[in-house]
Amino acid sequence: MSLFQKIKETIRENFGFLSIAVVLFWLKTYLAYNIEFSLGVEGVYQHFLLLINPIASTLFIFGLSLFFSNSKSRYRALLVLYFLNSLLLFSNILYYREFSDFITVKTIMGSSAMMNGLGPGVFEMFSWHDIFYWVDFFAVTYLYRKKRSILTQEPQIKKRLAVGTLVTALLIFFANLSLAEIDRPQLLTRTFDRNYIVKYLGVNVYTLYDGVQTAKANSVRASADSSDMAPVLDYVDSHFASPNPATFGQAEGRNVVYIHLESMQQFLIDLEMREESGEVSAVTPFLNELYHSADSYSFSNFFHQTAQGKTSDAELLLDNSLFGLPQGSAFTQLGSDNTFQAGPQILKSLGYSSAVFHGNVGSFWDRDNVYKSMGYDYFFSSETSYTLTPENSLEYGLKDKLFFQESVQYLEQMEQPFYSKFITVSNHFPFPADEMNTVFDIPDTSDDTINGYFNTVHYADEALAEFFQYMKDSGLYDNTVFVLYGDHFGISNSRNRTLAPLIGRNPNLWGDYHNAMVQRVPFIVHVPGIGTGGINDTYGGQVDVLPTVLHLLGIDTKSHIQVGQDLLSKERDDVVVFRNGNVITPEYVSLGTNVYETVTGRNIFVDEELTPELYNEIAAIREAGQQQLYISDQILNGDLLRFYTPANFERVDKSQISYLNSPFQLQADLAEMGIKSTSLISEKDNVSTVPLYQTDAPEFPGNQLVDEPLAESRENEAAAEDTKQQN
Ligand code: GP9
Ligand code: MN
Repeated sequence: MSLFQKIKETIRENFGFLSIAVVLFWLKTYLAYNIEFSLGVEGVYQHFLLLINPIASTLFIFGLSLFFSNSKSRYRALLVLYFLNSLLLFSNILYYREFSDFITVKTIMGSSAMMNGLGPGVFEMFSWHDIFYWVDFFAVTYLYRKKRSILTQEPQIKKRLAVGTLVTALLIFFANLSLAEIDRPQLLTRTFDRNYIVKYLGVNVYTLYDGVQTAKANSVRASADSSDMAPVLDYVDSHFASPNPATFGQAEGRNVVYIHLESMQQFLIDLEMREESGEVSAVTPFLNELYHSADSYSFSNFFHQTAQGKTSDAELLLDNSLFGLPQGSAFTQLGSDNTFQAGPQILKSLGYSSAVFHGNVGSFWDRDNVYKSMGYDYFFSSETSYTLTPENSLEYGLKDKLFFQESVQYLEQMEQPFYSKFITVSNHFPFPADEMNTVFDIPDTSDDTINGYFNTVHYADEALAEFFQYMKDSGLYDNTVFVLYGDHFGISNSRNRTLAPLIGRNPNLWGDYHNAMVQRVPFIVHVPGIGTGGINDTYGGQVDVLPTVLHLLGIDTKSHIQVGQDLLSKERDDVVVFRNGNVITPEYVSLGTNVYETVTGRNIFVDEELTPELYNEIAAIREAGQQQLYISDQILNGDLLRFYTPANFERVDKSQISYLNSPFQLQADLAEMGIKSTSLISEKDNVSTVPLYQTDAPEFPGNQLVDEPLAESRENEAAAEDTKQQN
């Protein structure tokens, strides 16, 4: 027998059945991807990854059957594995039809709860074409039965071949992962979205990954007990900064509107740029106006404190006064399981309703689960609540102008007072040029990301101005407190030298100190009518927001577990710690082993001025920062809030919250309130305020249509004028 024939024979004998099974399952999975899931696959590259991603895990799982000693049990094992893997896929298909999400290991563990969630509707979820997800299983079973009689005599497979198959599967997996990382760096370390893992690596890998994450989180959680709360309570008690009597309760009873300013940095405030025309224009005219308003508490030394969890870290910090994790995102790793005592739930006992508005898919950062833990009543996301078209949306969802406009139909129906959060997306990396919305002459540096940034920022600023105008026109403005914050940097450290000249800095003198100081983000609390605002130079960060806002609303936070301090309190320690342990105070910037003078940026360490006294002082500042992070990590990792309930606080009951159809839920709740409703629309005798909303967004239905005839009619007028003159 020639070598070639020998190889062919080996493959046929040992791998024939396995290959058929792998190919069938692969095709079935790919079919399901295309028919059942909306994974947001774009472009040839992503389609290619989607096509190949089932191969590695299928080969690995089915390859396990090769370890059985005789061919009969090998075939049987393969059938069992085929069945189980089909079951996993099919369960995900059914689950996705109901929840637009993939099953987590937690859900599988508590499957009775999941079934309860599905209720009697479970049979309605089947579709006639589901048969295709099982015919292949019957086909392989049939094949097995046909061959059964001759199986037992077949020789035992060599261990080498079995191991080789698994190694091949692993190699394919790593190739797949590397290709995925090119398109989506940090796919597994940051975990943005379950959809992403499935899109790039497949359902099996997602399930395994989720299982490992869950096991890790569970083991830490399981080893924690109520005694771990003692140091936390000590810390919170000794760091409590009493509210400032002058501002405490200044916004009592008002609606709260948080505006998440995607990727906005503080250097934008008051920044002017010379446009090509020679005209000097402000990049963020509207934010500047708010920043300088006497009705705003504005902060000039406010830092973001996010890490890999980016937006989700910012949200966690803002709503809970707790830090994100050193690696990954606390939202995706712990958020749906942990007990939280977040802003919306704290305010619930005071009669507040709550909602998040976001024009992207609900699964991003696992928001559709995490928000429940935080007590949000409604979550308006792109699948349920907004109309997205290729024209009006970007990679991360609906463009800001349309997003705000489409949101107010829900806002006006919410019971007042409300706690709401609007998460913008237009100003998201890579700040793509959007021809329809290029209104600002962008700078012309060598870096397109930086150039685009100023235009998308300017666009977001305009969107904000439109939203505020609506708030005024609808009458909501006066009874609302607005909390605007930048979530994290938009321009990364590697680009800062190119940015430097645009913000009046010398790129040659740019260093670590500047990279740290440029992490300042806007933070403005706008309380219409107070007149006592101003620009505050205190050093603070996102962790300090919740106590600041709650105190303005007149809420006592003494018994709450929050690691930040009220930014308006006279008692606060001016220490800002970054997630990596670096610290900034009004005097010093401590970055690793380097120490700088905060105001001048002089490197004290290099200049050998680091006296023993100063060294101790810096060590103490760093220690304070470390402790704040440590306490926060203890709370999150140990899920310690389950052991403690603050005064006047009702625990979140997640079973009462569903975001499957928030617009419908909102309407139903409004109807139930009847004449007792305090919503804006009820105040206006059920006349909607939506028509009051003015937007110049070119994508807004109507705006384009107006443009065309207008241009045409101008042309006609000009033509008529010409004719007149000629006559
Ligand atoms: C996605 C958006 C962006 O929905 O909030 O998150 P980010 O990439 O900035 O963390
Ligand atoms: Mn963000």
